[in-house]
Parts: sequence; structure tokens; C-alpha cells
Amino acid sequence: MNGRRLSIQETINRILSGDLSTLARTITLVESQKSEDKMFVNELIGKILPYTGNSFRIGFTGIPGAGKSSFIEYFGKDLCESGKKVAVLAIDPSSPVTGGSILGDSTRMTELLHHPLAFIRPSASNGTIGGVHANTYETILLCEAAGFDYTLIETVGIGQSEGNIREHVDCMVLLTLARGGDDLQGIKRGILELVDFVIINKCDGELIELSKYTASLMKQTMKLVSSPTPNWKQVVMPTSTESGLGMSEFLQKTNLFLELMNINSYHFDLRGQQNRKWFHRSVKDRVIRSFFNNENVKTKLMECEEEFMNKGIDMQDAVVKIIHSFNE
Ligand SMILES: Nc1nc2c(ncn2[C@@H]2O[C@H](COP(=O)(O)OP(=O)(O)OP(=O)(O)O)[C@@H](O)[C@H]2O)c(=O)[nH]1
Ligand SMILES: [Mg+2]
Repeated sequence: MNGRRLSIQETINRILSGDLSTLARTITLVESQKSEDKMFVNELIGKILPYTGNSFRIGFTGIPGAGKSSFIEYFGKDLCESGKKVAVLAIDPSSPVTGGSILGDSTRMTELLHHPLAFIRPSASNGTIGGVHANTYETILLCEAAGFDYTLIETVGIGQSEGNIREHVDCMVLLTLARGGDDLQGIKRGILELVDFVIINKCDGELIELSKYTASLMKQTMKLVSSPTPNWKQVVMPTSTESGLGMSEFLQKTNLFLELMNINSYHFDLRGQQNRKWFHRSVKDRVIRSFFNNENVKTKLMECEEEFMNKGIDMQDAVVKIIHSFNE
């Protein structure tokens, strides 16, 4: 933060009042590796927890270039035009740390970027675990405290990322492209079981027919795939952000999904499960950090490493010695 750091309470007050520059600076602290920043953020998140959980969290995944950013921009603008506040978190494991394509994402979302109801936060790839930033969950919570109605999260599909992002969101959208029947087999069933929507994107120009054909094949496939969301049958549809095909239908379907979540206690239960998982991840993370930052552990680790390399100790004995050193 520039100059004097705000107190935790002042930061919370500003976030709750929807102050976006404080939100952005706090997300930077969330992503920081400094222990003083981590302590500040941990206390802050604990205090804002009662003000979180209210956004509709949607994860978008798909191969690089499937059109995720363009889709989010189109959908996000539709939401903003209906008066909704939209936060977009773009996580891009395919780009280098300072990320050419992260800049690309921001520029691709230029219209949404300038919308007064939108907030776009690209995250560098360092710190990602399977395509999800280690601190994505905390960032979602901060956006919710700042009053966003929708949190849209973009991540590149790299196999494992879908499972990780699924733990954070209410609804998951897979964007794919027109392909022949044989290629369809290449989409892993494990991924299909995690998604609520399968979008055959770029259904325009020369690809209209093949996209529609792909959508019909995919519908057949999805009949056999169980849905991750109770009482929801996965939707398969072709779309194009160039022509606008399917985009208003997508908006309607997501509204239906949201209604369904609110009718029964699903939303409430899901938030409980998500917070519980986050609690476990956070505890694990902090235990690991405090263990490896312990001076005795650092020394013993180096000693054992030498012994191990010189074949003076086996792995199991080394582990026992290192664990014991923590309490010495
Ligand atoms: N024809 C057509 N092109 C599209 C459509 N949507 C996106 N594109 C183009 O496809 C390219 C990739 O789009 P992006 O929105 O950046 O795709 P992405 O999935 O976010 O890409 P990464 O973030 O790099 O993984 C761009 O050149 C877009 O202009 C569409 O509906 N139709
Ligand atoms: Mg993108």
C-alpha cells in the first residue's frame, strides 16, 4: 500500500463500502508472500467472513483460445447492463509471470474493464495450483464483501484445474470448439462430470454447421454423464460472441440455475462445504509454512540432505529426524 497502511478495520470499512482501489490493494496483499501481509490478510478475512458468500460464482474453463475471455466480456456486459455488479478473476497459467496474455485478457475485455459496475482482476500464473491461484478463494471472498453480485473466474483447462476451480464455484462452464465425433472422445469424461454447461463456442462463419453437429453429439454424450449439481441437467449449447448466437439464452439459463440454487438449501449447503474445504486448505498451508520456516527444521533439512546424498541416511530416517527437530 502507498504510504501509511490502513488499519484492518478501516480496510474492511472501505471494502464493504465498495471502494475498488482498496479492494485491489487488498487482493495484492492476499497474493503477497510476505508474512506480515499474510498476517494482516488472515485477520481481515476472518472478520469479513460474515459479509461473504452472496455472489453467484461461475467458473469458466476450456483450452487456450476457446474464447473464454471474449465470452466473459459479452456475458459480463449483459449482466452489468441489467444492473448487476460483476467481478472477473482471470487466472492464466499458460502465460509467463508478467504475462503477455494476461495483458491480452485485460485488453480483450476493454469494454467490461471500463464499465462502472465491473471489476477485472488478472492474476499472474505464479502461485497457481492446477490452474487455480492458491489465493483465489480469498479473492472471491473479498469481492463478495465489496458487494459484487457475480464472480466470474477464468482459468485455462489443463486437466487438473477444473477440479480445483470446481471447489470454489457454484456453476462451472466448459467452453469447447466444433470438432468431429472422434475428437469428442478426447474430452475427458472426468471433466464433463464437473461442468454444468458445455458451450460449443465460435459457432459462426464456416463453423456454424460443424458447431451445431458437435453440440448434438455432445448432448447425446452428456445424457450419460451425471450432473455435479442436484436437480440440474447439464446444458449443451452452441454460441458465438461474434454474432451473439446463444448469448441471451445462456443468460436465461444461468438465471434458472441461480433460481434453482436459491429454491432449496443447496446454496447454503454449498457455501458451508466450500468454507470447510478452505479452512482445511488454509490450516495445511499455514502448518507447512510454519514448519519449513522453523530454524531447527531448516538446519536439520540441510544436514539430512547432505547425509542422504552421501548415502549415510535413508529417506524414512531423514523424515523422522526433520519432524523431531521442529520440537527441539
Ligand atoms: N469467430 C469467433 N472468434 C472468437 C469468438 N470468441 C473469441 N474469438 C476469437 O478467438 C481468439 C481467442 O479468444 P479469447 O477470448 O482470448 O480466448 P481465451 O479462451 O480467453 O484464450 P486464453 O485466455 O489465451 O486461453 C480471439 O482472437 C477472439 O477474437 C467467437 O465467438 N467467434
Ligand atoms: Mg483468456
